[in-house]
Amino acid sequence: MEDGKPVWAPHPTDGFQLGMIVDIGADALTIEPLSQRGKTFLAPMSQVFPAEDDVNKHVDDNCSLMYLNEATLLNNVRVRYNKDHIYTYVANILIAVNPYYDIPKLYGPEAIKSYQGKSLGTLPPHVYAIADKAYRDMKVLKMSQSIIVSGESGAGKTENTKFVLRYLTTTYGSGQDIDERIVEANPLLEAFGNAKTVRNNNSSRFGKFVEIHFNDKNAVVGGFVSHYLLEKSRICMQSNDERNYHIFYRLCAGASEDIKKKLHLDSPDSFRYLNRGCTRYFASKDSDKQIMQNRKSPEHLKVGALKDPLLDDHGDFNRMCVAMKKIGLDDTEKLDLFRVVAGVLHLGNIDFEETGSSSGGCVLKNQSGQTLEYCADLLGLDQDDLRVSLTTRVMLTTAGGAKGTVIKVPLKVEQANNARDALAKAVYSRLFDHVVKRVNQCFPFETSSNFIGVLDIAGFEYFEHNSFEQFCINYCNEKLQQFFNERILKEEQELYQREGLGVNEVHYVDNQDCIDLVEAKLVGVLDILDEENRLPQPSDQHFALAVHSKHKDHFRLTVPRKSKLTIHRNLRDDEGFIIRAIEKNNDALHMSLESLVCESKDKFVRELFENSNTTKDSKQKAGKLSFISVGNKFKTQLNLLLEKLRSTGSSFIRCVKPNLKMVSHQFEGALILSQLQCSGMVSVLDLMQGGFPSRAPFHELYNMYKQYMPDKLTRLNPRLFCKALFKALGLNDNDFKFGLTRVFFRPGKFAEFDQIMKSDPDHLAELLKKVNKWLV
Ligand code: AD9
Ligand code: MG
Repeated sequence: MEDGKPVWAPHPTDGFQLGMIVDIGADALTIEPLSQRGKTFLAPMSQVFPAEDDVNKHVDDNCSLMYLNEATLLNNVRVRYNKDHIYTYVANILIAVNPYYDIPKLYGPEAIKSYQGKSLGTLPPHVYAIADKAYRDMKVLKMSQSIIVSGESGAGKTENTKFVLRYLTTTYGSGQDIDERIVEANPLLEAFGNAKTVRNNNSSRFGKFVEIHFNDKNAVVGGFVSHYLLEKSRICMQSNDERNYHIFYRLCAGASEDIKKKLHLDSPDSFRYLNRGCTRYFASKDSDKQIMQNRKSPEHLKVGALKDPLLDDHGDFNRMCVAMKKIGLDDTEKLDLFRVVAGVLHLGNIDFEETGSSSGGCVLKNQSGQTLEYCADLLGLDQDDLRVSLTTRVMLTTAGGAKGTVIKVPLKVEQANNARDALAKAVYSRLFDHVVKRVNQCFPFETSSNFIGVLDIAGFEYFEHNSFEQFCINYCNEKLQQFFNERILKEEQELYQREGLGVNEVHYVDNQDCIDLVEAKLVGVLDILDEENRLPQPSDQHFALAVHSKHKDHFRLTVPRKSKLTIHRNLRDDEGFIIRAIEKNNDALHMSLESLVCESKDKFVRELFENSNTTKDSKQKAGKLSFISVGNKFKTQLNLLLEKLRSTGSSFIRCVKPNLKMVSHQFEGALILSQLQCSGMVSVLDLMQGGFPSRAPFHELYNMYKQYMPDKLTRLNPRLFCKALFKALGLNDNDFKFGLTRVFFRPGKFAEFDQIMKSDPDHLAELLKKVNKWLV
């Protein structure tokens, strides 16, 4: 840092502020803020960074700044955000800040057209540029590609994912139905898998990997969606100010009178699964509507859980129906879906009360009779069977030597409530599986040469109360972070070493130990949890103790208090997550409920439960609650996904949420800084500061341009050829470096080179003549 020049020093809410160094201590600096002359404060040396000469200047690619550090990155992103430039590159990684309003023309047809075939960096940063790069890489390298979109809830992952899909299908589609279907599948998936949360009015409560497949001519031939871990607890219970899945409200609000009558639907307020957990603000008042329309006002968050004017349930219902039609769902199929949704709602309204008899069981409350009838009717079940299955459990008795006698054990009210909720979750999550499966039938393909896959999956989550869902999603993010490190940092370093570039080593936190702690065979948390689930009387406390006894003194684990288990993420010692997982790790239904739905009179319901995971084995052990591990299923899915990602070329989009209020034009620096740090961007900057983010193999350059070369030059080896070329083009020696097999460019310099090479043929021929001259 130079004398007399402002520096970036920490600021509690802005992230950084400009100041002057007025004194230097052993490990701290005394800083005088530019905005408050005369007032000084101490800042740790490691958190003070050099500032650019002109802090109001911004650049497309952050790597072209003079100083690459977290403060200059934050400032660049801020200056750009204020000018509505929400996208910024850090080399090939795209940072996308959520603008929370529609920026005019940013995504229109002209924008789509303009990015086609353009190298990264030739036009302003854009999600379309990343999509086009993936496409060109697929074409040139003949290799499938993946685009990994990450960020916290509400950062814009799903919106950007949709822009990628729209771009690719519009630009490189086959001109047939399939292109549109890939885009129109989203409203349906979102209706069943998204919900309003306090962080996002349209929060995806499942992860997805959408593949667009291309034929050998690189045109779209079909698509495939894989989904991960739908949040099931939401089906029966929501936190304050949150809602259940959109479909429930949309159906109540938008279905025709005829359908409503058929399904016995009423307002959402009359259903237990929709009316609990919500702060009951009603937006029928005009004043509330005004608040909601003015999204800059934080007040809008307070309004509306059930009927939320920001969420137009009625309009969304119609839009969803249009989308269903476009992807080819007929009225019967539509009604199948709606029938099951309504069935789940009625199921939730069944109430139990104690019988008062000595057996300690429970019965349905009087007023639940009609509800039971509706539910049984909609799901194709026998009323009495449903009643019995909800209030009793089948046990195999071995008493008195009469091995294998089936007896029915009455359930307590609480147990019956649990059985009801478990059934609702099972039915709804099967329905969601079906929706995804059905969507996949809309864009089938027979053969495909390559695909571009877009991953839209929740980022790290730390809530006040963290549960099994957060554990799984954070475990997933550790794996993705590792993949990012592997791709960006490790490969980069290894490449520099292999090519003999002599670039400084970059240190990054390897999180393998954290991943092992979760997924190692037998001793990993997931396997220990499964072990616990298989015990006759599993308990959270026993589980936590088991984990600790297997991992004594593991630095990521703290001693359990009560039944809590806390695993620390790297670098963030003050945070962790707690598992209350025994119940959530089990996907199995009570035997009698399972067989009830498997034998439904309704073909559609029966098919939802076909291939159900209950093995014959578990049926034989009728006495025990069977066990299907949620955690291990997720681990298997995740490992398959990573295997797939590793076999593709990859691009990364890091989405950033600018403020917690979900409003436009508000940049909360500290909040954004922590997202940039968590997503690994800061380590990337360290690497890039000393590195060469773009490169081109000699032979590629040689092959690309040899057709223009005089015969005698094509006999040159590709490396010598490139040296000649660079010399002739008069490029600055500091801007590139020759490795053993390729040329490396300083940040931002490849685009310059590419532009010269792509200039008109006459000009290129002129330049190449120079090569000739130089060699002679
Ligand atoms: V979650 O993890 O699924 O809860 P996402 O997917 O990261 O989350 P989403 O894409 O749903 O967030 O974005 C949240 C909201 O921000 C959207 O509903 C839009 O209202 C808003 N948004 C996001 N990106 C853009 C954009 N590029 N332009 C305009 C945007 N608005
Ligand atoms: Mg989303």
